Amino acid sequence: MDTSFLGTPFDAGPFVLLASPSSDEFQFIDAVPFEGGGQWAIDGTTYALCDVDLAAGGEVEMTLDTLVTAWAADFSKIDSGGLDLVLTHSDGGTTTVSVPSIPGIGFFGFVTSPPESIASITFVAHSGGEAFGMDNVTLSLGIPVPTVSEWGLVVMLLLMLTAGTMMLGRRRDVEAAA
Ligand SMILES: [Ca+2]
Ligand SMILES: [Ca+2]
Repeated sequence: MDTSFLGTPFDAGPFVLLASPSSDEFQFIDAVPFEGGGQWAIDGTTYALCDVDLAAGGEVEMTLDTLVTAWAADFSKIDSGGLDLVLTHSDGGTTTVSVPSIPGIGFFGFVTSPPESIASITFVAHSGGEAFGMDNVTLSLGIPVPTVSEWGLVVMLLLMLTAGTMMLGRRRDVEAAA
């Protein structure tokens, strides 16, 4: 319990989490549901608790083992500074995605279109500081699609989304049964 990824990378399996050394000490990969009075609890299981601060340069980076074209997670309490995801593409370019305010518990994800291979996601505060919970990370692996038609792409994205939703549902079932 309370395994920190502050300044030391933590390999969670499909991804590695690392909070920059200047981050707040509140960076746990296995935060318990009642941490902080339960304010960040998501589904009764352990979750990642992150605290990012723009002014201090505190940020959390998720490096993915394989390139992905779609990604999603459950979040809690994105309710103060706001959260941005900086997506680093396989060619080194970046795209910044703003996560809408999630005062309670909510789901957020993205699908790249046209498909772009994403190698890492950096969580940064939109302004000020933001502490949040994250759980049930779901991702779709990047697949080369140089020759399919536009409609083929649409079908493929829908299939990936469906697969992602099914993975999320199955994982919830497993956790509920545990
Ligand atoms: Ca969990
Ligand atoms: Ca917060």
